[in-house]
Amino acid sequence: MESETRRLVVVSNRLPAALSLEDGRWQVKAGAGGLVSALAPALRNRGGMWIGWSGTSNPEADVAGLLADFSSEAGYDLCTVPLTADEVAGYYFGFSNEIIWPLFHDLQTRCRFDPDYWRMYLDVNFKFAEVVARKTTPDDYIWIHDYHLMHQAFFLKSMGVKRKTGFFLHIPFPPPDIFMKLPWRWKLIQALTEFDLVGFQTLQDRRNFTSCLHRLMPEARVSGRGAVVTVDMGNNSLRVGAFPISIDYNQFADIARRPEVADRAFAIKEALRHRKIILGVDRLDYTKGIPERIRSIRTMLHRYPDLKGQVNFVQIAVPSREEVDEYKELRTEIEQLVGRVNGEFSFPGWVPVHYHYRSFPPDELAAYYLAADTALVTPLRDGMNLVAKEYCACNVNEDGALVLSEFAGAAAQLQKNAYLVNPYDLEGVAKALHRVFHWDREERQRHMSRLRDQIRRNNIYWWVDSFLQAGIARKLGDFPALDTMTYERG
Ligand code: ADQ
Repeated sequence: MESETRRLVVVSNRLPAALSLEDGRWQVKAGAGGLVSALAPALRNRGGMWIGWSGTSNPEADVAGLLADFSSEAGYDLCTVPLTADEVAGYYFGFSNEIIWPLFHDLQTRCRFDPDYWRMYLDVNFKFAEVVARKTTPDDYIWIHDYHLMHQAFFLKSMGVKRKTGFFLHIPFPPPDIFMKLPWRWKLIQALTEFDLVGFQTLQDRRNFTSCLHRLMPEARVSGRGAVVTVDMGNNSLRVGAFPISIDYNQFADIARRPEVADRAFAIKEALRHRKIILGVDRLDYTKGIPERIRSIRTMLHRYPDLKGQVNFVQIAVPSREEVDEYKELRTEIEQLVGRVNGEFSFPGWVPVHYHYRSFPPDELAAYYLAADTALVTPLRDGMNLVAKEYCACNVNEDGALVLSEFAGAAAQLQKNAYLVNPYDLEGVAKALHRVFHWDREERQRHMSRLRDQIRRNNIYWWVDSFLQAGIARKLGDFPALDTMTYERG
């Protein structure tokens, strides 16, 4: 009989805490982004561990001390994998973000297939696997996250270290025509088959993966039905499933119900003179389709002059990968587009586009979600997209509308009650915005209450449970919560 799994160990590129130097003092803050939003509630107070890079290669930072404080407060252990500046350049900025990120989002023309990146990716994966081997026991369940760390099971096995491993890919998995462009395609897919369980966001991603497997490893046999299937490789087998990630629904809904958040939402509406608000919220990334979205707003104002002076488009973009030239150029492009649309359409008392380039605290973000009449979520390609779900959870009055890209993973779940659009089709998006502008209260409520039901049921805890069930036949509740916190802030 297998030994009982006692501890959940999460491994990801970044720890859920970010270190930064502010006014000469090191600070530790909770990290932003989908992965952290998704996993922190799952590990909290359950005695688990998170292994990852701290985000700094500066030898002067007291990484251990800062993380110890954060860790006690967070309710789980943090263990850092130190990386040098060269390793970060080759493995993170290079292989992960100049090869896998664009390729897996179907944007292969943005890829730079530099063989040095590949070698550094392997070296860093080996380094991570060594830490995992040292810090865990055969009783732990090792849950590895995302495209930076696809070789973890491969290296653990090659070291002779036996661990139960699950891997979840947060971004899409491309179809064979695109995946085959990767020079290291065979080694990469082979490494993925070394995990005991590989999870994807959607059935389409899972299908793409098995199609690539069939092309590259003809001996692979897929059997079973439903969300999780078995792949038999002759000498080993693995499970492969679709597990659409979600949010802590109640947490978002509760924040949106707070009187001070409702007051803030009212103040936002008032500042915009109670015009209808169309909202975009994204990490500033070329996959999110922000320039295309602003062009759609421009098309909307041309095609539907009745909306002039009636709507405001508010785009909130959180800075991301700011050191990278491509992202700097994207930022400039967006700022120019905002300027162009505002220059073309503004009149005294009305500026159509409001653009914020910064991270917002949760209450402020919830207030914007609550104030918005329509969320415009139009990535060119996205693994899931949590913003779409966060917007619905915060729409406690059930009077909003969700316009959603058909290329976001979330579309597979939300297609019946979101208004689906092709983000490249500027006129189609403009038409959708015009349509939902005219939806009456009853129509909005009907769609929004169904969207909210769906997200409430399939929330982050459901996601964690589905993955753990498939991986080790256990649920999150089987990892006992600690009775009391052992740390008190002085
Ligand atoms: P991301 O690409 O980061 O995640 P997404 O799922 O939209 O994309 O999550 C973004 C997160 O950042 C959301 O929680 C949002 O609230 C937050 N955020 C965005 N703008 C913000 C701002 N200005 N201020 C504060 N917070 C902001 C990756 C994949 C996704 C997948 C997730 C989880 O690319 O497809 O959904 O992982 O698997």
